[in-house]
Amino acid sequence: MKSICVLGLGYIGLPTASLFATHGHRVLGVDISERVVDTINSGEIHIEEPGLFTLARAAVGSGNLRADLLPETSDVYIICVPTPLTDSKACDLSFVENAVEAIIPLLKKGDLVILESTSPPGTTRDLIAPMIGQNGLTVGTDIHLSHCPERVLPGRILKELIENARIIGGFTPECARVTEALYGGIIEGPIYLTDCTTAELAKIMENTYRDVNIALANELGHLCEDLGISAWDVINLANKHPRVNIHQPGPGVGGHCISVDPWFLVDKFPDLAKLIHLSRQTNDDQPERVIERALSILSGVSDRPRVAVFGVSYKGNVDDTRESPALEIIEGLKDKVELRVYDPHVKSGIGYEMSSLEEAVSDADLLIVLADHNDFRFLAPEELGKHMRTRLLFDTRNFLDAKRFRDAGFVVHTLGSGNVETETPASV
Ligand code: SAJ
Repeated sequence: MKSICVLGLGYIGLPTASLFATHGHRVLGVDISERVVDTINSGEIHIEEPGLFTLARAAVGSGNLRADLLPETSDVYIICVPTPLTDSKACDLSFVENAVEAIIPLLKKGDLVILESTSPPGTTRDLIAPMIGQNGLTVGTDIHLSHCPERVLPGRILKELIENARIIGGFTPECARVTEALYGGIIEGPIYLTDCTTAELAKIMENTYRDVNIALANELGHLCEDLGISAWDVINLANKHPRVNIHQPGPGVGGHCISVDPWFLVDKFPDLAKLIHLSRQTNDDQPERVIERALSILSGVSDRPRVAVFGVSYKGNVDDTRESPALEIIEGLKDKVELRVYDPHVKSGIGYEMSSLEEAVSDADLLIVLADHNDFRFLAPEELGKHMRTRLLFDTRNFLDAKRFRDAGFVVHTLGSGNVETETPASV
């Protein structure tokens, strides 16, 4: 049993703290927000994530997890604070630096410090180790230091936290082994040991790989819209090849990971990370394309068209709106059309008033679907159509049943497809 201090109680810190606590460790969760600390101590949680409420409540109920505003002396310190982008698209490491500074006075020989936050390659070795070293303790012998990047998918965090393979990058091989001994107690997936800079770059490249491939899919969508065919059909067919996995076009890339991490490389290697930079720009341009297409679909409909936006989170079935392309799309449309916004997972907090489903579709001319929430699959097109003034649908995820909407009298437009009315052949 160890005493563990987890700094940052967000999407990664809270599940991690809860998991260690339910595995018998005494965990103190630290957050700068009093609201977060109070919420957790009262057995509630402040984020939506399947299974997390039950796990966190069990952890707090067992007496092994409590939250506070300041860290306390512990055996292990796990840093799970945000590493957002600065205005100039560099990595803002100030939260990491603040966390390290907060624990430095508490450190004693034999302690283990782990950075989980996604950070530019070199952060653990060249920033954190020297900071700790200033305290007279030698990193590698007195203090063990590692980078252990989180790799979990929002919406599946608990399952992936336990089952995913984990990379542990040690400041020294011994640091990696000490960290492995700790995480081996809560993780069922394989653990791979390496050095801290390799671990940092491996983590960023996972998300960069995805960003570049989404950019490729988005570019394919542009070609297909021009050709008057469907990128979704092209992808379906091309992906029958055993070594091809084209990703999916969409309204843009959101979330705090994929739309952020590649910039860390662009910032650090402006002359080398060219493909990465272009992909970022391609994906960042998608919201503007959605706005333009929506306005062109609406041309001639009415002087003051009414639009219902469905889904503002950055992807389906989560309540997270960080970097969501929907925010930019709403911003771009709100002065040009009458806009109503509905999301079953997001009730407020986007700087735009949310509507109920009924309010959103009432007298609308166009329904734009931006997030692929499962709830939307159960929409009854006939019922929606009755409330709308004009039956237009723009599906930016190609996930609604277009045939059902067409049968209910809708004209269906799909992002990545220049083909408005044609059915996808059954064989594809
Ligand atoms: N998206 C597309 N097309 C696709 C796939 C995704 O447009 O084919 C969009 C989504 O709609 C969303 C964004 O990209 O807006 C990112 O969503 P995502 O589900 O791909 O990824 P995240 O950001 O939720 O989580 C990622 C994961 N990384 C990888 O899959 C390589 C997760 O495992 C990481 O732990 C997480 O980033 C993180 O914290 O870094």
